[in-house]
Amino acid sequence: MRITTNQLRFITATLICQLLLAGAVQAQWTEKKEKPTAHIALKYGSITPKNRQDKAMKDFRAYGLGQFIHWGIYAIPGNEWEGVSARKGAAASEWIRAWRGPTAPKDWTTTYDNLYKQFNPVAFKASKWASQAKQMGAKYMIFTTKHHDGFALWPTKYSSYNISATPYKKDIVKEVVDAYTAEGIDVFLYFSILEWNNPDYLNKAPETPAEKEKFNTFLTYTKNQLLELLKNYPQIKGFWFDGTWDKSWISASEFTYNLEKELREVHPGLIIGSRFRNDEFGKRHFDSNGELLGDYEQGWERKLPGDYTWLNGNDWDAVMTIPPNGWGYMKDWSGVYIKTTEDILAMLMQSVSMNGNFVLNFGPDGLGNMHPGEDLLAKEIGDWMKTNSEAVYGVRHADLPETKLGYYTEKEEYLYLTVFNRPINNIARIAIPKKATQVPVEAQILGQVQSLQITHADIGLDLDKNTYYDIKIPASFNPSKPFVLKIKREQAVTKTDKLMDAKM
Ligand code: FHN
Repeated sequence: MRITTNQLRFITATLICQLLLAGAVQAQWTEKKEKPTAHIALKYGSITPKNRQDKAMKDFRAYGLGQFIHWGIYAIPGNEWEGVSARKGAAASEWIRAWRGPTAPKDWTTTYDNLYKQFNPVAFKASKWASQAKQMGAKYMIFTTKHHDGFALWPTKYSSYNISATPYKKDIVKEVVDAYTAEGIDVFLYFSILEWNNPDYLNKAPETPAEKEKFNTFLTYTKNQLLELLKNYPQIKGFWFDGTWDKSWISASEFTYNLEKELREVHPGLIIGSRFRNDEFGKRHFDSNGELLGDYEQGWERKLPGDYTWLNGNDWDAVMTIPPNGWGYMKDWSGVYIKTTEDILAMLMQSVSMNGNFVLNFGPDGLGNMHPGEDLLAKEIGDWMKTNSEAVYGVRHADLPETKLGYYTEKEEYLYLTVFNRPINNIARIAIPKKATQVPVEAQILGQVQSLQITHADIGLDLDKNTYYDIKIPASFNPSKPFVLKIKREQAVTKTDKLMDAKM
């Protein structure tokens, strides 16, 4: 069949638009976002003030470390089936229902959609998970109520595909919310909008009257489930929405705008991230005026900002898998990179150094056990946090020249330097702008009692805007993990000599 010139032009234009859109989406997370210069009137733009100052958001800002848990029917296969790995056929372990290609088992989708009949996590104890998260130092957790497969881990009235239809029967969401709340860990509920197996769900924007009626039914179902979750679990602090990228949801900007308002009215103080909805022009995360849609930037998934300025002062969190990808249980961790404790601590400190929270994902197996590798990481992170959490909780970005030794955080008069790259001469040199009013006067290593020697090293580099303070790390101090210098700052009394400018 010959393609006409016009058809070729249309295909080319479509491909170019898709590449440009993909580039625009990429750019949102790989460089500083410039706000649009022209301001336009929006019907469905941002409705929340930037940097809310109510208690819920102040608590969010102070969390530092969180735990994500992806759990559901996908935990039963654990990214494989009858000895065959799904790695080459499914995008991620929790996407295993969508397993296709030569490795996919025969009639796989039907098999998957019947797995709920065997979901009976006899080893599940929410209190054990919550205690582990407490020991790890998590201050909040995000739990999957329903992922893209539509299976609800609570006994929803709006779908029969839920936990009450399984041998386990009990309300897992309630067990998790109650157990974590009892440990003092705030709970956020993950909720996937898209549902692969819902007959009323559409990927594309509804066009025909029949499609519009169907998708409106789906929208009502979605709203009912969200209001049901708020009613059943009033202790929760927020929703972590996902699966909001299809054109169907994007086309429903009036509905989602009104739904966000209703959810916030029903649950004052509710925290909703930027992934929930878009404005009437389809702009997601940030509306057409560059304003954040929601209370915090929710796009840092398996990525971290390269610089503090990329955040434009917005609140944010980063969610991270332990394997390269794969949020649901993966039985086999061999053959892929598994993040080390040091990797995770570096990502944690990079996040909090830029006013973000870092959320580590766990994917329990079909019986309710964490992966042994997750247990080990939780223990090692917790051991580190026991000594160093003062540099993580309730801290803010320190506006100082970048250090190559690790990450700065600050809290009141204290500056924290979490050292990942120990200097060969055991001198931690801190650059302080000459115009600064607060300078280092005392220092110690968290977990150690010894005061460290501080020397003002006014090096006298020509045209240098900074002066320097050298903190001596004892040669006898040889930890196996990163360590934190806690540095007290006071009103500057040391004078910086004014030298003749170099003549060139
Ligand atoms: O498609 C989901 C994926 O399965 C996982 O839930 C992550 C983490 O929230 N979010 C989407 C991928 O970006």
